[in-house]
Amino acid sequence: MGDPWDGRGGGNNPKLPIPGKRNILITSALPYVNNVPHLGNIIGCVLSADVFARYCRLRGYNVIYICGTDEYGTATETKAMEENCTPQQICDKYHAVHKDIYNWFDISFDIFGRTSTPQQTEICQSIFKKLMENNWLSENMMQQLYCEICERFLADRLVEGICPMPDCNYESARGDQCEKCGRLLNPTELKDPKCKVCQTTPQIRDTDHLFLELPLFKEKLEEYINNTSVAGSWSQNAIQATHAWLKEGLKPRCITRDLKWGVSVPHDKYKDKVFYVWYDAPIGYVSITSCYTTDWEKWWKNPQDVELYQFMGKDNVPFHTVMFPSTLIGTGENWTLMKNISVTEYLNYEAGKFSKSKGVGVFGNDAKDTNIPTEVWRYYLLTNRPEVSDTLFTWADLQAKLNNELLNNLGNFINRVLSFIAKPQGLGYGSIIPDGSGAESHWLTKTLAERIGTYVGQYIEAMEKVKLKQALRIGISISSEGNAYLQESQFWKLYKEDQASCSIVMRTSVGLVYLLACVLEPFMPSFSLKVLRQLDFPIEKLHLIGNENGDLKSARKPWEFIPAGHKIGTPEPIFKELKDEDVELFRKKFSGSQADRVVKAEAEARKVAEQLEKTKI
Ligand code: B3M
Ligand code: ZN
Repeated sequence: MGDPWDGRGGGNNPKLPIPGKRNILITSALPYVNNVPHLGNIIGCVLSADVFARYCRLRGYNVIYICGTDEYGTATETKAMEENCTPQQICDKYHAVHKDIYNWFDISFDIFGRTSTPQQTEICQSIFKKLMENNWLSENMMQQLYCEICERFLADRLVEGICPMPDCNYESARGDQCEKCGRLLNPTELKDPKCKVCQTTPQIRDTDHLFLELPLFKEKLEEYINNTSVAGSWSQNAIQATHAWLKEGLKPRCITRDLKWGVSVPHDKYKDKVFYVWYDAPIGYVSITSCYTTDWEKWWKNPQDVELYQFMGKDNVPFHTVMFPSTLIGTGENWTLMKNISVTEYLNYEAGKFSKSKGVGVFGNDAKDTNIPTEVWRYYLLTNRPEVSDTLFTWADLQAKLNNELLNNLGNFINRVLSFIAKPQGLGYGSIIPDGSGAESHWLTKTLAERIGTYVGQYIEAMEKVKLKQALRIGISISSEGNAYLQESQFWKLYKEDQASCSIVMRTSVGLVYLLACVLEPFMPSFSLKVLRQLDFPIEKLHLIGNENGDLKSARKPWEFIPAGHKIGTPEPIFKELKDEDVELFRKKFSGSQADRVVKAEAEARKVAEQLEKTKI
């Protein structure tokens, strides 16, 4: 049985908006191609967006989920220098690494594309020409840092120095943004700047550039932000980051760079320059969609019929709430602007930060090597999703959540129900779902059904507002209810003393097992597949939790989910205990004492890229 809700439909059969339906366009921030994502990156963007996309598919909404690697700019050029190859080679190699990792995490993209495509060039340039025509761009001489040793203008990220903000003074602020206070910077503002490659102090040189005149957008932007942040119930951190930007005053933003690896600027005077990566990156959402379907404008220029949901980490917010909307508004065309933005803070690792170079923390490719299954990783990351403040990854916490919540609560409930049904006649039901009629008048069952109905209502409400952590908690509560119900019913006694009631309890419980597979599918699709296989029952649209409009009155009751007489598959425990000694081992392995893991990961990455190369026709 394959993953029934995996993103599909591209190629010859792409999904397009259907008038009168809820059409949902989902994006997650395009990860920089030049590195291997860590767990914090994964929960912040692709995993969160995936949960929402899967939920939308379960509800029968018409949804596409778009993502891909962000490939242009300095970061790639630098990495290419380090690895002694071309930027294109870096992109090919790491694009494959990203793809592989997200695949392992069961991320159901409708397309996972990339920004270094002809489509990207075409759309970036055509948007640029419209901005030009509409007079939203200005020219200005800029002072930029030039490194005489490296013989080039230093891209913003290639300069490091002290943050100029008096209330911050962070000593390793990057030229484009201070990671500590989050403010956007110009590299020349840094105190004591240094070239990141050779550590010399760069000189200031003049160079002409093009600027997007953000101040001219003030009114239009404020109107958009004020309306949408309410209508789309933006998270508090998104509103805050946006207002902080507006409060500092909108300044013209430079959209060109003195680099080679990027989309070239279609303008005689600037033809040797490329677009700034933050100008072109969000356009990547559009160009990747255009690789998915030539009818991409039906998604992107259709604000009446399409709702755009975007997922990202907090440092990306102003680019999505200020820069990108301004770029689109400036074309004078009718673009689909973002309605809902879902922002995460940072996930930290044990006592500090993830660090690739120091080998600290679990990176996407490491997760697989732990032999802890995908559903457990997804569950743990999602229960720990940094929604309002930073959260911490710890092995002890992962162990506790796996052993207590997944194994003892969820897994135990499912296994108790299914293995009892699977017992031979005389001890159980010989794998056949019993009749269970009369459930509506069985007091314990009726009360349970009412409570479950309430939970399902709350689950939908939370999901609609993208409160993923809350929805997950509600899902798990359904399993706790199931356990309590089994316990109170004393089904093992009923089996001998009151067969009819025992049948009601078992038929209802197996319904709950099915309900759990459904409501938890967005969070743990591989778990749901296992359950469905054991039930030998297919997943269907969630009309069991109300119709497409969320009308719960039409919802079926738990005992109605699986028909009497249905024969289940073979029950098997779904979760495995994580032992103390394993935890100790992992803690050591990922503490930074084994930096050779990084080398190994990169060798693996090369292998993947080579294989991919071979399979290309
Ligand atoms: N690549 C930053 C990041 O990976 C940037 C996001 C682009 S979203 C259009 O965090
Ligand atoms: Zn700062």
